[in-house]
This record gives sequence, structure tokens and C-alpha cells, in this order.
Amino acid sequence: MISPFVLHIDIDAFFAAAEVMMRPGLKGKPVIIGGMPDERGVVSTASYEAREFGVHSGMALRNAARKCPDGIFLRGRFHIYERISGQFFKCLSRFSPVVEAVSVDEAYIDLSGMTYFRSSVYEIVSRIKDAVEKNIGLKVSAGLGYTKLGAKLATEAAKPGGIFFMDDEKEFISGLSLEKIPGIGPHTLVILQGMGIKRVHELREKNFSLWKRVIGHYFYSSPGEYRKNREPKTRSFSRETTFMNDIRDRNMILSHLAYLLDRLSVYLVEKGLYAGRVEIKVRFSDFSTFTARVSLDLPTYSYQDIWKRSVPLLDKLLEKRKLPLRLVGIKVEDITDNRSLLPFVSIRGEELSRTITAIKKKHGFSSIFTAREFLLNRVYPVEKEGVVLKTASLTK
Ligand code: TTP
Ligand code: MG
Ligand code: MG
Repeated sequence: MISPFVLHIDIDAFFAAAEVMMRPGLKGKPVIIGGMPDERGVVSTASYEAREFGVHSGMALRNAARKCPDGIFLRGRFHIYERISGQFFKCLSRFSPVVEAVSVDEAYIDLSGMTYFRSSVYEIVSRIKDAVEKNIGLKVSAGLGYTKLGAKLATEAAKPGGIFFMDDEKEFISGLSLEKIPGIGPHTLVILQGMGIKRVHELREKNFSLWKRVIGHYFYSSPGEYRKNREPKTRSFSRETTFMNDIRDRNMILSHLAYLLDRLSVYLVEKGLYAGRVEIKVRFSDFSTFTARVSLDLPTYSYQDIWKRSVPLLDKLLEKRKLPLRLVGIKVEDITDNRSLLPFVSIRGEELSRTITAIKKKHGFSSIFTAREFLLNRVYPVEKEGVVLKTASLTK
């Protein structure tokens, strides 16, 4: 099951809310941005209090003054909105490498990388929303969908201040009347209505190529591109070794595995790569070979985190035969090099692996080992740059 992964965020009553933040005395009042009530020109936006009087963006100022005589009319200070807008996008970019600005106060954010995480995407959305609001000091609305169109419509449903999850997006959009679709202008609308086409599903049935042009791109091009960019490359790295003599002792097998993972983890740290899956391989003395694999909670290069998932795999494999082992190997796959950063995920294991890598780089690979690995120096010569295994093989 794919979870919805396109997030759309839009600041509520942006210019008006910014003015209220700068002048708290305006809180709760009908604030109208765009100019003075007797001036020519139009309203750029109005606070939600003013909207209750029927004032909206694009309305003539004089008309707005008639509808809302007690409205507080302001010209607007664009340098302030620009600064907040910059802050808004900067904050969003902490959560995902794919942030697409739509206008000064709204963006699409690709969360597909977050499916690696155990916590639900719904939880992530509310954390992002909270973080943005804290950062810029203004309320935002958030919509989550499978496509950009779905996400945008979800935000509309969430306004003001809410979060809306578009779970049945296809049905929802199919039933919409065409004027709700961003990108269908009044001109196109009139033509379509003349053809008896009012709703999205009617357009799809009666004029598929037009549907594809005006709506299809929301469904196909952009989110597809999102996914493509975010898909881990089909690379893998492995380290394995055949033992000097076949081994029965579990601890000794674990020591070899720990050493192989140590090498792999250091390699990943140095390359700045994260592994999404780990696979363990064993070959018994009769040459029968088995593998087992598991997806990691989040892509990582952390020795600790990969180790924790590897040991149960090894134990499971050791039960396959009652024979001693001649080979053990470890492979990491689903490699990605730009994992989305989430400040609320523990990366202690990664910090440790980075530190260990730095020490090894400075003082030699053998300068620091885990306790597990130490058993090896009973069996193999240890040189500055590592343990001299009988056969070490690595693949890229
Ligand atoms: P919007 O996001 O469309 O509107 P909004 O943020 O004021 O209100 P909400 O999202 O809660 O519905 O636009 C963002 C800002 O862009 C808006 O505060 C002012 C400016 N703007 C104009 O100057 N002219 C316009 O016609 C519109 C629609 C917006
Ligand atoms: Mg807005
Ligand atoms: Mg907007």
C-alpha cells in the first residue's frame, strides 16, 4: 500500500496575518491589505475576520469598504512578506529535498522518502506543520494527497489552520466540478460547459486528450517525477569471507560478521551513502548457501543500527543446517545518497559511526574495533589497515 506522499502547505491569509503578527493590536480584527478604502485598486488579501463580511482577494477596494466599513485597510509591506516567505521555504527544505514553490506562501513537498519511516506519514505532516508555524510565527494549512492536485484541494478543505488527508483522491477529484481545478480558466470553462461537460469524470469520458492535458499532468507527470527522483538507485555493496577452517562457534561467526559490517559501514560513511536493506549470507560446509534480508527502519550507514537487524538474520540462517559454516557475508542495498532529514529521528548510531570512521582514517582501520571483532586477532594477523582475512571479497 502506497501512502499519500505529496504535501501542500499554504500560509493562512498571508499578508494580513503578517501584519497582525507585527502589530498584535490588530488581532481578531478585519484587516484588509491592498490600499486605502477610497483608492482605486483591489484587495490583495483579507484576514478571515474580514472575509466574513464577504471581502476577498481581487475585490475592488471601494467595494470592500462598502462590505466592511470597519475594516482596517493597509497598503502592505512587501519586504516583510518576502523575508517571511524566504524563511518559510528554508524551513520546509529541512524536511524534504524536493520542495516546489508554487507562490510566495505555498509549496508542494515530496514526502515519498518518508515511507522508510515507521511513524505514519500523517504524523510527519503534523510535525512539519507545527515546525513551520513555530518558525515563521504564522498559521498554515496543510493538505496531503497522492498527487499535487489532490494535495492542493486537500489544503483548500483544511483552511484555515487545519490538516486534511485526501484518502479517496481519485473519487474526490472525479466528482469535482471543473471550476475547482486550478489551471482551468474561465475561458476553457465556458467552452467545456458548452459541450455539456461540467465535472472532471465527464471530461475524462468525453474528451480524454483534453482531460490528459488539463488534469492528467497532475496525475502523471509531476508526482511521477517526484517518485523517480526519490527512488533508491539499484546499487548494492557487499563484504564476505570464507573462513580458514569451517566454524561452528556462533561467537566466532559473529566476530567475522562484525568485522565485515565495520568495513561496510566505514565505506558508506566515506561515500555519504545510506543503506535501506541488509542481507546476510551463509554457506555451510556442504556448500549449501542461504540468504535472508530485512528492510531497515530508515536508510542509514550506522554500524549499530545495521548490526541490530543483522544478528537475528544470521541466527535464523544458522538454524537451516546442523553443519559448520565455511562463509559468511553481508550486503547492503536500496542505496540512497540524499535521505530526507528529519530532526526528530535519533541518529546517535550514525554519529558514532562517523566518529569511528574519522578515528580509523587518522590512526588506521585497526585503531578502533568493537568488542565483537576482537576475537579475530586470535585467528588472523592484524595490520594497521585491517585484519588479514583468508579471503576477503568485496563487491560494489
Ligand atoms: P493566497 O495563499 O492565495 O491567499 P492568503 O494566504 O491570503 O489566504 P488563504 O491562503 O488563507 O486563503 O495568497 C497569498 C498572498 O498572496 C496573499 O496573502 C496576498 C497575495 N495575493 C495577492 O496579492 N493577490 C491575489 O489576488 C491573491 C490571491 C493573493
Ligand atoms: Mg495563503
Ligand atoms: Mg497561496
